[in-house]
Amino acid sequence: NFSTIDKTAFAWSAPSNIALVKYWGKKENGEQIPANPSISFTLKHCKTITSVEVKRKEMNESFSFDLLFEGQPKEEFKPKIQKFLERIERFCPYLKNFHLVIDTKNTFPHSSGIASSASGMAALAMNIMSLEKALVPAISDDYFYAKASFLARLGSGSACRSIKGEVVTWGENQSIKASSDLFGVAFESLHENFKQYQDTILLVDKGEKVVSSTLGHDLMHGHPYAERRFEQAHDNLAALSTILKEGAIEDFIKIVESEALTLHAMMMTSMPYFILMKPNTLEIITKIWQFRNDTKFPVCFTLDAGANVHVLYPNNVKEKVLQFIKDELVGYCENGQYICDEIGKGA
Ligand code: 2P0
Repeated sequence: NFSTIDKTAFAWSAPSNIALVKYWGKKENGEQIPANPSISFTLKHCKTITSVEVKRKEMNESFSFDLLFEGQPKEEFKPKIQKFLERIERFCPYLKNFHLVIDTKNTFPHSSGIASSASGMAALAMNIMSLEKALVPAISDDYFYAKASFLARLGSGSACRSIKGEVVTWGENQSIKASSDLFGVAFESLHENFKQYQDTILLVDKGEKVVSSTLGHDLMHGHPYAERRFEQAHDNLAALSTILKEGAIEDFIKIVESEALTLHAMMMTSMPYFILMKPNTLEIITKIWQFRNDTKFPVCFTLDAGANVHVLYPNNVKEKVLQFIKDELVGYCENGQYICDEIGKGA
């Protein structure tokens, strides 16, 4: 029951997210199915904001779209969007009826080493679902958000965790009811201790990564420790889901830091092997351990696929931890830059 639309426009923002149990490795079918389940904190301030104007055109065999970054044409991003549209075509057959003008910008600085693929693909997927909703007004909210996450996954795996919920799981796991390989599921019953949890992102290296995440995932095929790692991720997710419900921050820290180091250990033991951490990454980790030992404040770190360090801590120690960051860690950041973020709710 399609309604007729000639011309309309939408806009969405979607946040970045930081994995606690890391997605690293895909199943071999080319459908963006994770080899292991993951869980992440949704961020609040690091976002992509994307507007899409749609205008009906003659239905033909090709997609047509313009891509703007901060209002200016950005040709080099087009192939990634073209590939995304091709991947989702069979789920969104209406797309070829429209010319799209996609205009996108990020709230975080260019080449900060903060990946924009999760927030970017999530924001674009939300816009596409707004078009679908305009064409098929009867679709439910649940369907809207689940399909947005499904589409975002096809753009970039971790993007499916940037749609809805403060904490989101992706990938089938026995401990999480309704978990799915196909889309992210909001984690219910987050303990009070993790509400407003803080993530201060220390920008250690803003340069281009030596190995992309997509290639890194591929290197898990035939990796000597892959199977054991995938099992471990299942176990860590099961344990962490209890911890997030019950509020045990000490146990949270053990799993989260171990996951970050394991992610990088997988990179170092790939063939070809690679290292994304920098000397300053290790300096910061050492300082965080010292500070935690001295103060007993529940501060920990996690890492993404890069050199930046995410410092995670509860809101009630924010002032003291920020002071520590300013006094002891800023010197290890490129140009002294860091970003204060915290748990957010999604797109
Ligand atoms: C994650 N990362 O769980 C892990 C941990 C980076 C480190 O997912 O190929 O950009 O687009 O599915 O999602 C980064 O990989 O890769 C990532 P694709 P993606 O957040």
